[in-house]
Amino acid sequence: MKIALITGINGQDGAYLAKFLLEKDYEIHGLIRRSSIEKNDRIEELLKDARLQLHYGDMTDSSNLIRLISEIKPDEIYNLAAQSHVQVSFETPEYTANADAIGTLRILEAIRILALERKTKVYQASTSELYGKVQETPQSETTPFYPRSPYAAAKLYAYWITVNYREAYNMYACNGILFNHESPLRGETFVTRKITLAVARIKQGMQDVLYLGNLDAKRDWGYAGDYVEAMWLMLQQDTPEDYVIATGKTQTVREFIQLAFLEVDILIKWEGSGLDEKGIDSRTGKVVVSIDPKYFRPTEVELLLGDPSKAKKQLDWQPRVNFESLVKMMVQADVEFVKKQNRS
Ligand code: NDP
Ligand code: GDR
Repeated sequence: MKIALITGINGQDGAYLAKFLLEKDYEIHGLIRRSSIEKNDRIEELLKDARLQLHYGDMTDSSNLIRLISEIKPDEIYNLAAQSHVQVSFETPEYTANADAIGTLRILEAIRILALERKTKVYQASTSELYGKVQETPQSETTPFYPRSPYAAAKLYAYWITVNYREAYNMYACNGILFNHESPLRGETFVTRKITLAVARIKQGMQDVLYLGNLDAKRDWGYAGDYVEAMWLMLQQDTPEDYVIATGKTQTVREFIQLAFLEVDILIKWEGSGLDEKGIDSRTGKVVVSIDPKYFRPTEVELLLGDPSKAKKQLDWQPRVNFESLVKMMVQADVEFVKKQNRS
């Protein structure tokens, strides 16, 4: 039985990955932070399985990470834990660097201190945010990086320290450069989930208006359930390498909104432009989408479009869920979620 350690196990990707690895009969250890309220909703069902154990820890606590890795001696570490919200990283840049950049170093260094370089493989959750300001499209493993946020700058350090430990100490360590991936388990303040939750609430008459920032941003959106398989595949190869994981298609935030409302039979008409832009329910004439400048970022990533051909060729990986199915899945899940909340 292989042993995996997943940091960030109660996040969106951690939940999908834990489920995926249990299906592959792994023993799983998950790192969680102590919090004043329990936050294990996403993995509640999985916790009934005795092959999954949780441990308290934190990416900012080296001695804790060294002790856990020394006790668990994992075959594979999936380093998913991070302060993962780009806008929040402008508010908490120092903490974001500590958890996302130095946190990754702490994991790699723990492996070295414990002389586990030959045993433990590492997956590092790198990101399309590394590309930042557009240099070329589609973005591939050879596209230059230009980070545009404290989050992306921290992840840039994590990317390169992973490459460095692979080259310096011959460790099996890979960067998955994952483009945006979403699901019904997505955190509620990321734009896709914020939209699908609002669509469900507006449909139920529980919310009037959805306030957003930049509607022109373009993202290559895929499904989290597909992407965790790519993480695992990266650690099953003969040699460790870095891979772009994406759909190869891009859409604006506005297109996501339009499609999400259509799922509940609301056709949006757009009026105005810039800060005065509004999305109007064409049947009732009510404003349902409006701009709030507080959601604009000091520096924005305007366009992400990934080229997943290396992953397709070498990992035999490709996305199964397309944009339309993803939006439908998320809206339907939130319609159910909101109805359930209404009943309780
Ligand atoms: P989430 O925000 O849903 O989950 C992040 C996880 O990290 C949570 O379990 C969180 O725990 C944990 N965490 C945060 N800070 C710490 C800390 N200091 N110590 C220990 N745990 C911590 O992110 P996703 O699941 O969406 O993403 C997983 C990883 O992939 C992240 O590193 C993210 O940056 C990266 N990524 C995500 C992409 C996406 O589109 N989803 C794309 C590319 C990369 P808690 O619940 O306690 O906050
Ligand atoms: P992103 O995701 O920054 O790409 O990072 P997010 O969903 O936060 O933003 C996507 C785009 O939507 C625009 N936007 C808004 N975003 C949020 N959150 N809230 C709003 O109200 C809003 N209005 C418009 C943003 O400006 C942006 O252009 C995600 C995270 O999961 C990272 O951890 C990961 O590394 C990258 O994806 C790939």
